[in-house]
Amino acid sequence: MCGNDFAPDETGLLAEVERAERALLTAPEAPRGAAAEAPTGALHFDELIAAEQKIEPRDWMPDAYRKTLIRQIAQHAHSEIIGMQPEGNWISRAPTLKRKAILLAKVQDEAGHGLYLYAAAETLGINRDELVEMLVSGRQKYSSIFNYPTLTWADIGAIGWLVDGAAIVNQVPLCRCSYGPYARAMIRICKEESFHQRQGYEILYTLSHGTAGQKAMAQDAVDRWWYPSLAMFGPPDGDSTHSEQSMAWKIKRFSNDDLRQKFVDMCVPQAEILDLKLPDPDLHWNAEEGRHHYTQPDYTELMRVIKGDGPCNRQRMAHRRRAHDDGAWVREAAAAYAKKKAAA
Ligand code: BYC
Repeated sequence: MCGNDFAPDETGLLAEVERAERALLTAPEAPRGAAAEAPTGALHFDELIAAEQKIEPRDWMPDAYRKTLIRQIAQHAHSEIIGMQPEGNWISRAPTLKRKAILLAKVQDEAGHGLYLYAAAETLGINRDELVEMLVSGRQKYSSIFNYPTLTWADIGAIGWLVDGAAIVNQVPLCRCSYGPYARAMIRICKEESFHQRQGYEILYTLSHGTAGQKAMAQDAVDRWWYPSLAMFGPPDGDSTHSEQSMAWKIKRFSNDDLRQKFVDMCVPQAEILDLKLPDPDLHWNAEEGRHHYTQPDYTELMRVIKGDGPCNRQRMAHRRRAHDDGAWVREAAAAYAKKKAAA
């Protein structure tokens, strides 16, 4: 086993993505329940959700459903774009040409994920300029995890293993999200994320089986990224404002705590193979409950980071705003070219 998605049987995460992809392809032929007889309005929407059908941009949907999706998909897209920064920090310092090429490709993939997601959000009637404006003005969020610094090369391994690992656990169920364009975007993203997770795992494996100094560097990275990765899943269920409604609408399929638990249960055997310790002295198997008991992350810290007061929030936002301003001429040139072509 060499990563979250290496389970060879039908229980693996990639097998779940395959199943979601098949369901998406066959959804149009599946029974549409009463929706077929009542093709507009709330009844139509409720029936489509109940029948496990996809809501498409042409379908009527409650305004709150649309707003929730715009919020979540936009935050997700912004996370992919901001997430390029901590890794981009290591492109010029990767230890070999091969590592550099792999990291470059990975960071490029994140840009692609951002684009699929902005495109999915646009199907809900908002345009990308507005979404980017909401990010740079601080009105929309991005994942807390990208406000932590990447101090050593081992951090690139820890991000791949833990951050991309957490991302996959969170995102595989989104392949079954009730909103068609988001679910379809997630299929491709999850397949690509599984490569990302493997490259991180392989970096850590190499370091942890290298010199004592390399192993210590890998352990230090895991020590720093473990709790922020657990916090990525969001506040505990009791404090999650959106989960109940999002689960009723089948946008989210599992609660924040259920996914966090799944992630911990997956990481424990993988850490053993890496020969690295997860930094939680209370972590142990609870046979009665059939899951690991673990120490919760510091949710006060999560809330502080979300509100803008993490170790790198200011740096990340300043960089994003600078990149946006620097790219103004490209946007202007593209718009002028499109106008010229349309006129011709
Ligand atoms: N960071 O009611 P809740 C990636 C906010 S990309 C920041 O539970 P929800 C990757 C939440 O927005 C990783 N904010 O919310 C990329 C809400 O605030 P608002 C991103 C967070 O939406 C590149 C409030 O707290 N993944 O992995 O039901 C390289 C209450 O929370 C966080 C996604 O975006 C957080 N960690 O559930 C490598 C996946 N947690 O909006 C990797 C899609 C919570 O009311 N998103 N908040 O002001 C989701 O699955 C859900 O939005 C969440 C939160 C599970 C994150």
